[in-house]
Amino acid sequence: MASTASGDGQRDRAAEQWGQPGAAGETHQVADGTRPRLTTQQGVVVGDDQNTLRAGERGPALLEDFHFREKIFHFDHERIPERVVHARGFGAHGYFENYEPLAPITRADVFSEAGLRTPAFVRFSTVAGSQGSADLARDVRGFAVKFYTREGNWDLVGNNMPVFFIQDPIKFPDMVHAAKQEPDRGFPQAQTAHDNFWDFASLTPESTHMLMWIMSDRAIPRSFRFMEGFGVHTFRLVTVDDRSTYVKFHWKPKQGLQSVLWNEAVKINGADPDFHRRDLWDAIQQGAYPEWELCLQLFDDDFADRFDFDVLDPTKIIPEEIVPARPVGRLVLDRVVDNFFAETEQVAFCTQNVVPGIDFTNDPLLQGRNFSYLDTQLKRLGSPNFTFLPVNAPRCPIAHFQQDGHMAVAAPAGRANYEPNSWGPAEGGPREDPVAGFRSYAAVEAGPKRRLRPESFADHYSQARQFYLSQTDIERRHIAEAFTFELSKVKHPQIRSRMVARLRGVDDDLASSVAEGLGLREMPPPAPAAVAVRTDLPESPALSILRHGPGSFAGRKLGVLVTAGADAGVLAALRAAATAEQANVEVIAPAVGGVDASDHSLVIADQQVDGAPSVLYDAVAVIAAPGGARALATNPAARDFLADAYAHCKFIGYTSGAAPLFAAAGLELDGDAVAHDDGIVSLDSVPATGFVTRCRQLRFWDRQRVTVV
Ligand code: HDE
Repeated sequence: MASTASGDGQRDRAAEQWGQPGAAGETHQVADGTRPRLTTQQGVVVGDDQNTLRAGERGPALLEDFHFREKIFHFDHERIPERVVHARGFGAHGYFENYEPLAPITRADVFSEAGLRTPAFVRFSTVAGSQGSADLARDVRGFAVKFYTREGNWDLVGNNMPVFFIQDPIKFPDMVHAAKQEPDRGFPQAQTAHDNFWDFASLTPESTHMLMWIMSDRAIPRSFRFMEGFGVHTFRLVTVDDRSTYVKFHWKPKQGLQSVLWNEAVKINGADPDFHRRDLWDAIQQGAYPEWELCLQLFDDDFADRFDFDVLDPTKIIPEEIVPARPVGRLVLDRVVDNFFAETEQVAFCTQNVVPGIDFTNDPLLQGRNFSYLDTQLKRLGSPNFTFLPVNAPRCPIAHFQQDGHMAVAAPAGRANYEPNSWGPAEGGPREDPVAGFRSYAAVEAGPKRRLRPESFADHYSQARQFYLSQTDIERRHIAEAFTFELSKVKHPQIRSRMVARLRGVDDDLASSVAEGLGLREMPPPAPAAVAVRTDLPESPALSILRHGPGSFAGRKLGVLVTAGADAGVLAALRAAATAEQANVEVIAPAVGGVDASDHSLVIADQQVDGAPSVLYDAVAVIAAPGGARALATNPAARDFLADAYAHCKFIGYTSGAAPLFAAAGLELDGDAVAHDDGIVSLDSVPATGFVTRCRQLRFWDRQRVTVV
């Protein structure tokens, strides 16, 4: 395919960045007045891109066909190794806007002025699955942000959960090996529901807290837009006069938190494996730019000494009720990538990319990561010059003596490629600056050289318990169901009961409910804990998703199933109400060409009913004439549309003509009318605005409370 206009834009930016000529429009006139001519990589205009060069019409191919050879050669080398973890991801551009100068806390440029906008690139990801795996895997989500500050790039490479599985980076390869496909069979893909993972997890008590998070609904977010982000480790902020404050970074979505149900996730993966990336793409393209507030938990050594747990332990949080998360700025994603490979695939986050004013602590995982990320980028991108790729290049001046290597795109002029040198300013190159330059915080370190886990890291259950008890009853139930689901996929009974023994250290009700779900004959004794489990930690409401819903239907999607003869007035009212709420509407019809509504106007559909199950929507409505509903009742996809929406506790609007479909979907009928709970709303009697207002709750959880599992 010929270069697109935006592709040229990308190349122009690259050319500008690298100081090279090469924008297509400059060298080749437009062939037909609308687009550039197709060329080889050498810039030779191509005459025929449909046929190889052959001796005779039916004869052999000729080696001299440089255009064909170049094209296939390039194609053969189009792939690079996918990331060993976080292979599947999706990126977008935006900016970080700082609220107030934070000079008393940090000298970091990004926090220096009120209203300062720093360009940013974000990549969201799953961890375990390969690049082509489905978006709704039960998994941690990566939340990696590159800030192109005026004093260099700062990478905050976080996750959507504030803790991690392990305490020492030497266990990372084991943990990842156990989570990914089993090595002999190469499956299962993108899931932890298999023996190896639970074997490792059940033998690794320090993972208990993280297991609570990944078995919670946090691991199946509805959208990247509706999840939090966490820097996980304790970092340092450092002032110009070298005073340090500890900090934990939190991203809070302005859109509110929202997850899906596991049964929904499984179905979304089939219906739209790209559900999350499509959602982000669509939102940005529609101008509904997602935003997160960056919040800082700030504390000093005194607090660190007093706190119940070690602030360097990445399996622990500091509850926000103890150290409040102070909002300091907002991240806005307002531009999709021009090219997925060039940007999302080639972006290279490195935890060691910090800038003056931001520094590390001795969190062992953070220190291990500082080695790993640079190393892995070399493997993936193949050259130490990956820092020159446009998505990775700083947007501030760079001047150094690192030269040569594969794909050296810069051509640094001058004689000096070393310093000190005695050449003058023009030729002698840059010099260090002890004042403006990065200075490591002068922490005092000493100690015997040993391989030892600190005693202060020994409590593996107390915060896991606190997390569990801080959830609403619906969320607790989901956690128990997730453990039951995953462990039911484990073939070895001893692994299942070992895990239940571990859960007894968290909460006996949880352990019993999982044991019951697994049909365990005998309750195992609790796994021994290295230190007594704390039962006095207060609940932390900040840990619940359901307590932090948006209270709005904005940014959500309403799926409206219509048939011929659908009430045009109700449809128009629904569209208007949803638009006023800044929600999206998708119309689903028996055929994508649409239907004739009650007023004979043509309603064009966005989706055909077989391709648009209700799992793709946050709420649904059925606007049907009885004949159309009877026809839909014979279609399993239409029946599932309603049955699933009901089972997934979604708000459902309907007009009376839809009754035959409700009956076919197994939803109770009361005479000719649809029997309803407060989540099923008659659009004949409740105005569309009233229905959309109810949708703000996102789910009608009472339905799940009465469902017997
Ligand atoms: Fe990573 N991690 N990680 N990780 N991680 C990578 O770097 C690693 C950890 C995270 O969108 C790799 O570029 C080690 C915690 C994200 O490109 C690799 C340890 C957190 C991404 C690597 C950890 C993360 C990565 C693979 C334990 C949350 C994707 C590809 C010491 C705070 C970034 C790559 C993107 C990627 C190593 C643990 C987040 C191999 C050794 C904890 C979001 O370098």
